[in-house]
Amino acid sequence: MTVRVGVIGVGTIGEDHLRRLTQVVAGAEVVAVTDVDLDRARAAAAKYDVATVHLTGQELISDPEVDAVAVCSWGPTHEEYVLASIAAGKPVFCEKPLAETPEACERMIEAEVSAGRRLVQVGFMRRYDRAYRALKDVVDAGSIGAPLIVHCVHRNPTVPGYFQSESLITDAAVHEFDILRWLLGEEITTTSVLVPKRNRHGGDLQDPVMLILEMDSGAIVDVEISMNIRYGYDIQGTVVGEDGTAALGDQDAVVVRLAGGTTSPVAADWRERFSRAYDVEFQEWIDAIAGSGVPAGPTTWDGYAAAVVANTALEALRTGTRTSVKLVEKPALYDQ
Ligand code: NAD
Ligand code: ISE
Repeated sequence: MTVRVGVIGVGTIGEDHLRRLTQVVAGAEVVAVTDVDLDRARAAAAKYDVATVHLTGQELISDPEVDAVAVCSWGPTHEEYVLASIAAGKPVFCEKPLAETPEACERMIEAEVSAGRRLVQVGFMRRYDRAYRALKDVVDAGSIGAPLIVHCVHRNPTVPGYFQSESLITDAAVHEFDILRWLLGEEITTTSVLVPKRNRHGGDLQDPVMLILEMDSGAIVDVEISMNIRYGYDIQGTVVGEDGTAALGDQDAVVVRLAGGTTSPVAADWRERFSRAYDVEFQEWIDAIAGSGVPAGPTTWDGYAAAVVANTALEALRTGTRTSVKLVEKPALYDQ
């Protein structure tokens, strides 16, 4: 079975996912695209040979030719499109963050619970990354003992123009919030945010920030978010256990020793670092839809939990205090 996909938003990541769905992923066909910038949508449709350009996202979602929807537009637009997809009974992949507020995520949970089945998958692609999967295998095997401390580094060379100080938490650190819950299999319970001296490349932006997170088990996590570090895009993670440590390796890195020095490459951006993770993410999404019809990846609940942690960390940033994460009761739908 070929899954006929409609893509909403063909900006930086939307066009990359459009390419992926048309040229890399098996079993998918992109039959429609839209973007609030219609010229961009028309150009993307021409480039990737997509039959239909819709004037709006709502029109695309109700198109009977569209079996499943990929939402790749800006964060504040996600809620409207995810709710419409659930109402239409269509599986929907939504880029992170699922929504800007926990309340918006709760409305999606309510809609899905009323529909009685899971339709939403959130674009937390790190769960599909080879190095993160290998790290989780080590943690789950128990050989390093119980995790006590996790060190995370999330560095970007430059920052998108629309970024504000809050975005370091809601747009960047939201990946750590999800991957830590997945990696350790437990919830984040408190957040604190430290505000170091600012990077001179960041202007008024509070960049970097350091987050301290406490996990349900008592493990403690530190997360560095840097958005203007220039040298490259660098994601690091080390789990310190009772008997040993496990760290993400550099993927495909060749180390060159030459002329009195040692060099190994650093990715230019997230597209390069996670390119294969995005491929696997979409292949598994399409396979699940074509198979059981139920997406197997990060759920609406996962998007909600990450949004609550982000909101809690924003409060910690504003108040300078350690703040507690409060989740609503998890519906049984998300235990399946
Ligand atoms: P972008 O600005 O490059 O592209 C966004 C596109 O959405 C633009 O073409 C814009 O015209 C379009 N758009 C805006 N409002 C719309 C609407 N109401 N309906 C239809 N189209 C609309 O942004 P981007 O970097 O591609 O980010 C898009 C989303 O993807 C964001 O949620 C972002 O957080 C997420 N993202 C995820 C990753 C990841 O690693 N998973 C990486 C980058 C971006
Ligand atoms: C971007 O939106 C992403 O999602 C990237 O994965 C992340 O590393 C980057 O910091 C964000 O701006």
